[in-house]
Amino acid sequence: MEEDLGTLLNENFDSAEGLPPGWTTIGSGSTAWEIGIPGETLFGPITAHSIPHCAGTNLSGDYTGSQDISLLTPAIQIPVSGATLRYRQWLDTEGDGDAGTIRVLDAENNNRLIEEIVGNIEWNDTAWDTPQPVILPDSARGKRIRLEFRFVSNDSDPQSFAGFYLDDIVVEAN
Ligand SMILES: [Ca+2]
Ligand SMILES: [Ca+2]
Ligand SMILES: [Ca+2]
Repeated sequence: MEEDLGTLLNENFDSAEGLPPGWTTIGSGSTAWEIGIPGETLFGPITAHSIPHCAGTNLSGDYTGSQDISLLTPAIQIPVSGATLRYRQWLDTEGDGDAGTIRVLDAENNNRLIEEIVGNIEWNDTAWDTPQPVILPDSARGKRIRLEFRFVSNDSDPQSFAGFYLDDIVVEAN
């Protein structure tokens, strides 16, 4: 797909199963960020937003307790004019503090945290949602950054919650 010059990242996860080139994950345990076809949960997505693939915390299963896992984009050079993040999400969380956050990391400085840009991401969706576009903070201007999609669950095992699902992540220059 041809991208206009203002598109800094455009990831629909549909080219192949598994992480696209340059994407990484942090954390290991009984829940993991996975890329592929979602399903087999009571309240999670049964299809990706753009088919066939999306990202999810255990794509075909519920998440477990005491998890801290992150999905990181490749390094993105943010122009001095800044940039805006758009994405689709499907949430199914327990509502007891299990939640996602989106953070900006400094790709030139060992992925050190620059700023958290979206916090307390928890809900129970019944369809793919389009969150408000997020204008990246001024502190990201002119920097090489990664975006971190983090999911943390507390120590009580949920009964049947699908977790945090993402698709069609786009970063465009302002
Ligand atoms: Ca997709
Ligand atoms: Ca919980
Ligand atoms: Ca899941």
